[in-house]
Amino acid sequence: MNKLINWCCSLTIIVALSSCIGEKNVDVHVYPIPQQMELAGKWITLPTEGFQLKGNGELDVDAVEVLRNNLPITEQGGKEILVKQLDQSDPKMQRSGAYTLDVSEEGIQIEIYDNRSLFYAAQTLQQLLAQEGKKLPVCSIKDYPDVVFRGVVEGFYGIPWSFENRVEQLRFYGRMKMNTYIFGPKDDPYHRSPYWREPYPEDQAQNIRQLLAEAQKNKVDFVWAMHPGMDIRWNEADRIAAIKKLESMYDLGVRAFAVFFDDIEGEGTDATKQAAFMNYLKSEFVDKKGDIQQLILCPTEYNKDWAKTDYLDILGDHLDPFIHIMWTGDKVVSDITHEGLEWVNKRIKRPCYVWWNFPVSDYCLAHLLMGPVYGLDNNAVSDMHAFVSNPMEFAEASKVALWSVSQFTWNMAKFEPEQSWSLACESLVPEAPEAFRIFCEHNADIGPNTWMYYRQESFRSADLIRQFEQSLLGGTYLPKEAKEITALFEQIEKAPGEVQEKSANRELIREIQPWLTQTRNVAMAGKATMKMIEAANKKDKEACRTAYKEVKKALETIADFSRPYRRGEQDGVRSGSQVLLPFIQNMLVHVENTLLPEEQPKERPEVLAGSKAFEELACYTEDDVVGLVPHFPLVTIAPGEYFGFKMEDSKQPISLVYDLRKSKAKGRALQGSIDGKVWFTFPKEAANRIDTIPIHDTRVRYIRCLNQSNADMSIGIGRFAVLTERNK
Ligand code: LOG
Repeated sequence: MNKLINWCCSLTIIVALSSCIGEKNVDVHVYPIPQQMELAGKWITLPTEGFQLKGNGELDVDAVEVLRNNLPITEQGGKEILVKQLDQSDPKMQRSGAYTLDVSEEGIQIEIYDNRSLFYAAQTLQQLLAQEGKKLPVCSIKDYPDVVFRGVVEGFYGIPWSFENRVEQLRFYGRMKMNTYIFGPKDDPYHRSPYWREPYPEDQAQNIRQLLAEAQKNKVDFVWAMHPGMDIRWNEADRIAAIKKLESMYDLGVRAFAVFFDDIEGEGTDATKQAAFMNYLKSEFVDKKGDIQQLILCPTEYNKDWAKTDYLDILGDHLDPFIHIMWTGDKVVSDITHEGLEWVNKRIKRPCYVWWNFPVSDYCLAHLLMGPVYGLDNNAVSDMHAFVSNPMEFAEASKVALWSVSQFTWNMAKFEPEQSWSLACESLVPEAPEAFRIFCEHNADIGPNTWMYYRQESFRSADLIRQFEQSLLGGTYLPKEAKEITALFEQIEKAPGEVQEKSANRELIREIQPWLTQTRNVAMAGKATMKMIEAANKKDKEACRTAYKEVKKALETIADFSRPYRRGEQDGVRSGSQVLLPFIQNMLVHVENTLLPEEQPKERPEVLAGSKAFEELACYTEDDVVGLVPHFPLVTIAPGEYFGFKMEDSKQPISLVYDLRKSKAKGRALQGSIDGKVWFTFPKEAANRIDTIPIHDTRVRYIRCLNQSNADMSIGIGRFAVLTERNK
């Protein structure tokens, strides 16, 4: 994913283009990057007598306000801003928001398709004006979005965004030319059960009215979503209840709706019933109102992994074509590919409405997902009706990814993941862009997760670190690289403080505070590590031991800091978990194996590999957990075979936690043993795919998963570990 080179090229192209047309180089940036922008290489100053704003018909008041806030608009201006209706045969210019903008010495001309077009032209002008003081470049822009509906679905589990967060998001979408916000936070009780049938209490209704006004001002379609599937009954009473609720939202001003049937079980999952219900809403509500812009369905089988029945075909055949169908890709969390979308579109008989589960972090709460947006297919544009991104419960921090989502959905051909990420960091923390990039770079990993999704972390320094490590393990210490890595840890240590001090965005700082501290903790461990390695290289045993102890202490600080943030058994606060921490751990082991054998832990956990297939499994141990390192590719266990581990004798087990994917409970036994000879089987709770089960006998040291059936069994190991008392 090393796109930095491409990025440099694309910047040069802009400059080169301008220099061949005009007299001098002009470096002009507009984001999202316009589809076509020609620069004449000249700047004009704004007329002292101002501009007269002229247009056929009434001009959008919100767009006019943006223009007025940026340009001197007067009754008898010396020059004109002339707004005209677009007269283009190009179908791309018939999209909501399409515009042309011509700035010349004579004045400004804007051509628009709709109100959103004028608003977007005004946003572009605002960006142009921000570049060279109060000057405008002579230019000609033709611009339109690649994806017609672009934006965000607030669709995560966890603490919903605050009212203030949402207001700011809507403004941000306006600036970034994103036009869709779907309101569907899982933990809003009036969106989902228990109160989806009830109208919002007045104070919350008032907030929604204000959000609608803010959305309107920023040309964002506010889509309100209902999630009735957990307890819906397919009867007249619930059909009426649903319409009544939609009516109450309509009265608040909502004009676009969605119904989510994701993550439910039982009666609510029936495709035929869902289609009939949606068609009823279409004919009895949407058609009768006449001014409803959209009706969207989030299906129960919303990704390819889960679409194993004829569910999607039923929707495809029966759902009114007005209704759009959401889709998260090949898995719940996955890349978006042309092939993947083509697959679903054939079934649902319409282009899908992409719900991209990034940067949502409700399934990996210990991590912030602050890295680049990548894995989106440029060739998928005609396969999608819309593209919305599901963010983190941290609204401001999510802007790093959302910034790039706006770039990708507006102009895919010009989208460069790392360039976009770098600019996003700068736009969010302009006071300390590089410090913020450093912070984001080392807070991008998802960690082992149920969806097996992976994001690169520490991507600007991973090669350097790996090269140094490999060389050292091969017996060669690289002094130049060692210096660079030391400098890197020093930089990482300083970055969080700089971001915290300089950023005016206090909400962002509040959200990322724990990770700011943890990133600094990791950097301190890293610095001590480099001291330790340097001393080891000089064979200075005492200095090495002192630094070794410092590293150990720093790792304890990291674990101690993380612990109070745990909401479930496996979260906390993790930073630098993909490259930095593993490097530090490996260096500790290396020093133990070479210069400080007396520091080697007296005991380590051991893998119990009851078959060849499991020989590549590995164990990990922390001060209150020991288990197998996740192994996502499926492995086959033949009848009578098993995999597992023996924990250290000093550990006191509390519970077994596991996530054994693709595994059927039938024939599978989860077992424990005190001596590794006599085994007992955990009771019937162990039938679930994911679970935590108590270990009552603290003498248990061996844990395994055995195939008791007489057929092969395939299993992916998401998690197989024992939570223990903390080491004394
Ligand atoms: C939920 C969503 C959640 C996301 C990531 C959809 C359609 N539904 O597995 O609310 O934020 O995954 O954990 C989901 O994605 N279920």
